[in-house]
Amino acid sequence: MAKPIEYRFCTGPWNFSEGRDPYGPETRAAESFDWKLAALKKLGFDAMMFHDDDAVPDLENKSATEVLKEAKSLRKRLKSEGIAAEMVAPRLWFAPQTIDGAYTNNDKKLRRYAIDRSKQAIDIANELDTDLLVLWLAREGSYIRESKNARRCVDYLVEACDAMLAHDPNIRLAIEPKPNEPMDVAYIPTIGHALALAQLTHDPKRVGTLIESAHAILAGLDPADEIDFAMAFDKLWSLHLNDQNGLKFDQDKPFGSANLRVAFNQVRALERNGYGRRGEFVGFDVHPFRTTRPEHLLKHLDNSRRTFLRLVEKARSFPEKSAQALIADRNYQDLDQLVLEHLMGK
Ligand code: XUL
Ligand code: MN
Repeated sequence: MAKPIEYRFCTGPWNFSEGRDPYGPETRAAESFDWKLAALKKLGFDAMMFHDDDAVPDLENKSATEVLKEAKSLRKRLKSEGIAAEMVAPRLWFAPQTIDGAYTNNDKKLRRYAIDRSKQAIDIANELDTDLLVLWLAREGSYIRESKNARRCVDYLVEACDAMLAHDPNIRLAIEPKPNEPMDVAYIPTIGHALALAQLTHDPKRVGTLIESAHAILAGLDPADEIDFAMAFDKLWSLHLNDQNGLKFDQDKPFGSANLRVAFNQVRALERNGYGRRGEFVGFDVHPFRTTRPEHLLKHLDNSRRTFLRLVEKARSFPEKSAQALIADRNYQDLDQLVLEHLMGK
């Protein structure tokens, strides 16, 4: 039997958020990057995830040389702290150029901006010693269907991916699907869409996925099935575990907080497919509640990891033989209860 995986964990600087929502301002002061890095170490996490402008703040107002110089010094800093950079993601949803979409903007000049910025994000990833570029396609979709030609937008997405793959022969793209928010309807809502898009690029082997639990739930899917599907193609390269209570705004709750059984099944799927064996990290894309006091600012991350590790124990101690006997007898009634009692500690 293969040795059990020792999971390694990561999170992003944006996961120490300040509590702002559309109806009210921040409830906590912003912490510095140094504070966040120290927090990661205190938590015992192994890596940090970066948007391009998390790695190099204000990068739009810096020259290409300055950007790379700053990325280089960040790499040294991370190295001296023993923290790896897990990925870099171009933040293509803030800039005025991406108001009407990034890679799928109707304006050619603005599509070019999105591609150029993504190439720069790849250069930053190289400086940070990671070969993973994450693409959350935030504004690739429509509010008003007639405003875009969805067929052409697929071509634009392929063109953009091809430009990134050509920019660096070693870069791997991990597409993070989400069905809505900020868009009404996104073009790449599920893992199936991401993998199909990968096939249209000139190097499908280097285009994979990142699954976020909440995004799968928002698509009406079970994140465990999304994990199994992606891993059947060897294409789950990164992970944003969190939780989501049904179909509403993206909640980014602590892992397992809304539905422990759904969380358990994600862990089972990761275990059965050997997630982590090739160095993949378990990421938590969780946010503190708006009510969280500053002194409790590490809890959502620490708690997510605690729940994850407890569920790893539950997955490894699952009474597989009894379950198989019930499955053979088509006694799913008792299989259902077996799962509940196992989770409740019996
Ligand atoms: C948005 C989301 C992002 C990405 C990183 O819903 O999940 O935080 O994970 O760009
Ligand atoms: Mn995410």
